Amino acid sequence: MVRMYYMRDPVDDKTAPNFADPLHEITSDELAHKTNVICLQAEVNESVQEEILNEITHARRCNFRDIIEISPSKMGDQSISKLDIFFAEHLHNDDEIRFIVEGSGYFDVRDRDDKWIRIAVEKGDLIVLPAGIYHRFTLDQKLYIKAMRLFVGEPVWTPYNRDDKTDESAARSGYLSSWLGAV
Ligand code: KMT
Ligand code: NI
Repeated sequence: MVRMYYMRDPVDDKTAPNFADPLHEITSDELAHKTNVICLQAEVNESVQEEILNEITHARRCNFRDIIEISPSKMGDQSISKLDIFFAEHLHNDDEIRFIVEGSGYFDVRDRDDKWIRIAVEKGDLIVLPAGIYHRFTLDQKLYIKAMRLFVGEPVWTPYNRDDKTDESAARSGYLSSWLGAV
């Protein structure tokens, strides 16, 4: 089960669950409606996992895959600055497609009203953040994730931290116009 909920803002410890008070959980349909983010439930059966990956690879024409492992114990001194970079609110010019191979973590995304929704991903989950959505990532208190990154074309992972320029970027307007027509 992927747990998704509105979160406390601002947060003290980013790796804590940070549920809003009162608790406000949402379903994956609501998430898709509010943000255009696709998140598929955990699938632990390896052959089904492979099928899901093949499907997304074909549907999105991904031709690149690699593995990213994030944990303070494996990354040493680098991990703190890496984690800070991931947790700074940013967008990308391309879709961020991740399949969780091991471990868990939190993707936080902004909804239409600019409120943070936290998506707790774990082994077997697939998440697709559309280009231009403001988001951030953190490990949870288990401090470990191993994820497959999928990409279309020559991979570019550049995060653009939120500012006036990103508000006016092509990726941002593309994302906002994908909401037109949906209420
Ligand atoms: C990003 O750009 O936000 C990320 O790649 C997050 C880490 S993937 C588990
Ligand atoms: Ni990102």
